[in-house]
Amino acid sequence: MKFLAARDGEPAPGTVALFGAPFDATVTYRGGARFGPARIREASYGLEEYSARLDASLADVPFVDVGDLDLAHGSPARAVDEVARAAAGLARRGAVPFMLGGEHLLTLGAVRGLAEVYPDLAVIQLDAHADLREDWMGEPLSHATVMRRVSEIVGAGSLFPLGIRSGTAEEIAWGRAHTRWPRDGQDLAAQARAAAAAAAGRPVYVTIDIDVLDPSAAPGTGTPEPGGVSFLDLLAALDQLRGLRIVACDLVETAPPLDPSGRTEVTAAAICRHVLIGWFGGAGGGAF
Ligand SMILES: [Mn+2]
Repeated sequence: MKFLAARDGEPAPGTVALFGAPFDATVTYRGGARFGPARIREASYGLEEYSARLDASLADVPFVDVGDLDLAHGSPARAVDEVARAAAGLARRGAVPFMLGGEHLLTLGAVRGLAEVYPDLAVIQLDAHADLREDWMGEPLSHATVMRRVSEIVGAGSLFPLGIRSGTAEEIAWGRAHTRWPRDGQDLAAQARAAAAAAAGRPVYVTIDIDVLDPSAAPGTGTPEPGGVSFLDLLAALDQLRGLRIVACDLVETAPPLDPSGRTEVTAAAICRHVLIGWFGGAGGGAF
């Protein structure tokens, strides 16, 4: 099953190429994110192609759905390599890779692949957790270390963490000292606006960890963290990134088996639709 309104055909230059990365082998609390891609696609058919908020339709967005990667479930290093190869391949064709996770570690692969094609890559991260640990019980490759590894590829000064409300004292201090940490007291939209101003003109990778949302909006995720933003607050922040040169993005950590109500996968599908139309649809106005 393809995502709602995906076009047929190969990823051509200028098209968004959605791909699934079903993998959750390094999660430290609750699994299930490997079921994210299939369930988000399924949930997308509960939505309209037309976004009333954006006054534009998914049908006008040039995007294809190239299906899921076949990832080595027990091997994080190989899974990251596979994602890197796939993302770089799509980017070299001029397409915009859009990864549906899967766990957050896979962002490391996608960023690694994109940085081969776009050396000046900036990374904007919307997330509850800093994910800046040096290691997780000695393991360098983990969803808890992913943004630290990403910073080693693009440079910590090219990493913009937004919405972070959880981490160790060391992670937060490191993030404040080395990354483009937001100013205190800004809401998520203001953080995104500042990041967009700083990253303007550069190729940008945007990673959205669904746990940036409050668990009341997205309970189906491996590491829920109370105190997050609402769905509409997240959309307002994502809207601040319109106009950036977004060369790839992802939405990760949706774990449908952890949410019997099904609202997390619907919310994830709605975020996908909003991003596809808002960032890549050439939508003119809309009620932002
Ligand atoms: Mn994360």
